[in-house]
Amino acid sequence: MGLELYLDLLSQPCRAVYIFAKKNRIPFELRPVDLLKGQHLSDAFAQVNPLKKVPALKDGNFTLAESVAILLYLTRKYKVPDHWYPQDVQTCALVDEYLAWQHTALRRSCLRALWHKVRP
Ligand SMILES: N[C@@H](CCC(=O)N[C@@H](CS)C(=O)NCC(=O)O)C(=O)O
Repeated sequence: MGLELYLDLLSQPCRAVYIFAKKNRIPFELRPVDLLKGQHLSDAFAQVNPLKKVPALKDGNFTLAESVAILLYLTRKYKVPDHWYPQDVQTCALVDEYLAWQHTALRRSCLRALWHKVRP
């Protein structure tokens, strides 16, 4: 089995992984996980990600969680163009800086706004 991505496109980190894979023409099987139906809580999905969160990746016997780790894995495995994750140490460090910052700054605020919209 090739690369499988477990995603719900309602989720921002899932969309980041999905768009990145599509833009770079990385072949993958989409394994939809419907958060609103609680599919991420199933025992079957826990085999892929014991943390029961999406996105998650399966590549043969290898499994991986966390969108940033998944994006970096895809970057390294598929040797995407340099502008995504530059070779230059300092330019690359600026990308890392953003990846670290967005979790606690951008994403947390956006998540709050999303839940206000989708929660009854
Ligand atoms: N830091 C993780 C966040 C993963 C995450 O919180 N995913 C949410 C969807 S955006 C989820 O699966 N939530 C289900 C739950 O917490 O029960 C990443 O970047 O992948």
